[in-house]
Amino acid sequence: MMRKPVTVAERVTAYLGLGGNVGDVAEAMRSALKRLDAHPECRITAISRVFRTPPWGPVKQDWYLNACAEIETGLSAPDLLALALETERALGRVRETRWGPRTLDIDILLYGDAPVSLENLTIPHPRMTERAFVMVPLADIAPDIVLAGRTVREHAQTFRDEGLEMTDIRLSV
Ligand code: A4P
Ligand code: MG
Repeated sequence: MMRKPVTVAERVTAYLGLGGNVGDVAEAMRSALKRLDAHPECRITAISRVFRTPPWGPVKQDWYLNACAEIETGLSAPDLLALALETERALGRVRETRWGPRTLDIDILLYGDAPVSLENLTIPHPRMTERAFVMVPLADIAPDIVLAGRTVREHAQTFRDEGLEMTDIRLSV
């Protein structure tokens, strides 16, 4: 497949976490990745496998599907967040409670090497290293990145017994 070049001079590699547990989540993930890749300043460069993951947090809810994607972008971190939120909305995101069920949540996990600390945007995504549903898919596409003194691969290995299930769902753009 011919890939369109990202034309901007300053390109950053960022990582996104995708998760949802309402409706056809795999299809929502596919549409989201297509939309992001269609943006002139974004290119999806890697996609993890999709995992079925037990719900994390205080809210009792269905299992999730989770995946991670690598994106090369000329957008600033706030503009990438705006695009992610717009994409969630375009897919008809439903979310009533914090940590509650949702069609598709798109989190910015990492944006280049630099931390971002704005009122509405914190990168690296807070608590990501504590979450099997982030570290395990991220290890598929970025195993050697070091977070909190350990590689993503090492973080993922600590979650071996958390009950995540690999699926044969294929995502592509
Ligand atoms: N925001 C700040 N930093 C970021 C960032 N790095 N990326 C702000 C994205 N957004 C960021 O986010 C609310 C606001 O956070 C955004 O508008 C942005 O300004 P949200 O995604 O609407 O809120 P939320 O998802 O309800 O809260 P939060 O804390 O992000 O929850 P999580 O961590 O996303 O948890 N269990 C499994 N197995 N799999 C899951 O994917 N997800 C959740 C939600 C709970 N349990 C889960 C899963
Ligand atoms: Mg979120």
